[in-house]
Amino acid sequence: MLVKIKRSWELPDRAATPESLYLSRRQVSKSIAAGSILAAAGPILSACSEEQSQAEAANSGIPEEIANHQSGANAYYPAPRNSAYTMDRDLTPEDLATSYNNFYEFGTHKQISRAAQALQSDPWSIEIGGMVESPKRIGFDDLMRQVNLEERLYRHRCVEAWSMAVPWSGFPLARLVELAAPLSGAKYLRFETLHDPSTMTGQQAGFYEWPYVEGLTMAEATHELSFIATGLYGKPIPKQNGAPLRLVVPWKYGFKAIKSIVRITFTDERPVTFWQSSGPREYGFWANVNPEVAHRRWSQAQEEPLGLGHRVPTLLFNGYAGEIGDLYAGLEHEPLYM
Ligand SMILES: Nc1nc2c(c(=O)[nH]1)N[C@H]1C(S)=C(S)[C@@H](COP(=O)(O)O)O[C@H]1N2
Ligand SMILES: [Mo]
Repeated sequence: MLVKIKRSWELPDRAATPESLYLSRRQVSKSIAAGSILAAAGPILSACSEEQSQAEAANSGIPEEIANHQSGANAYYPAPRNSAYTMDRDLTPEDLATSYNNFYEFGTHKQISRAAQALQSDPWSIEIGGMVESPKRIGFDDLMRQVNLEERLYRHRCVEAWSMAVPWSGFPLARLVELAAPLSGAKYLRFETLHDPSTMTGQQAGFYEWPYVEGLTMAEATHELSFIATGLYGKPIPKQNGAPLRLVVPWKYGFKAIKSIVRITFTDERPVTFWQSSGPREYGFWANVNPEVAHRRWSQAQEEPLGLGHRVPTLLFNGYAGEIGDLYAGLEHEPLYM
């Protein structure tokens, strides 16, 4: 049961902008063309140095199983919005959030949306292992039957100083932890993206240590804000945004939000993440947003919301400080903001 508390990021309690008020496509393209969004492009280390169908099937003679499989994804959306998560700013235009992406498996630039269509996201399963009662593999459709989908409006702050505000659909990561039944000694979750260089051609590049790996502490993973997104803008999540399921931890820099997850391992050792192994002097395990702690190569004080055309101040914990509370008490000696 969600208790409605006053949240730091509910400045004026303004509803999300209806689609009709989103910036026009032309305004958005102009802003990109002017280069205003590319806040901190750099060399190689840049990324992060920058219901109807079932009834139809019943009538059409299509076996139910096949019909469900074909239509299953769409049958879940739109999911009911959880009104506890309101937004202080306009939502990012859908066409921009789905065409300006970071997904290094398909290239180190932002225009990977077409290449990402090569991802085979159906069928899909996640392997759950390590310190759990019994390791298992859960099929995506099976997982979807065991969770309640909801929609949440969240901000997303890339470490490169661009940001967006989008409606994710999905379920609390805490629910997945519950289904995984970790042993009491488990301290961390280690997430892995699919490793398939034949379709994810970016993985043919030797420089990075594939697959993409991310990690969270158990306390972070079971925090109410931690979310597994399976949908975006009231539809199944596009491949370029991390189909069929990706992590969303809105108080952390965007690179923590690992896409297209195939494996979750519960462990008592802190995972070494993709970005830590690629650039240990620039990227750490925690990666909590803090405008006062600069990246080694640029300030984190401001960000440019995609399509806005100008910068706005970045907020501590990306505006979620009230929710975060004392999650990091006793960890002040750790590099919490890199
Ligand atoms: N597997 C994988 N996950 C990833 C990335 C990536 O390159 N590979 N990029 C991260 C970064 S740096 C950001 S900012 C977000 C971008 O998410 P979006 O493209 O949906 O906006 O995905 C994160 N998750
Ligand atoms: Mo990012």
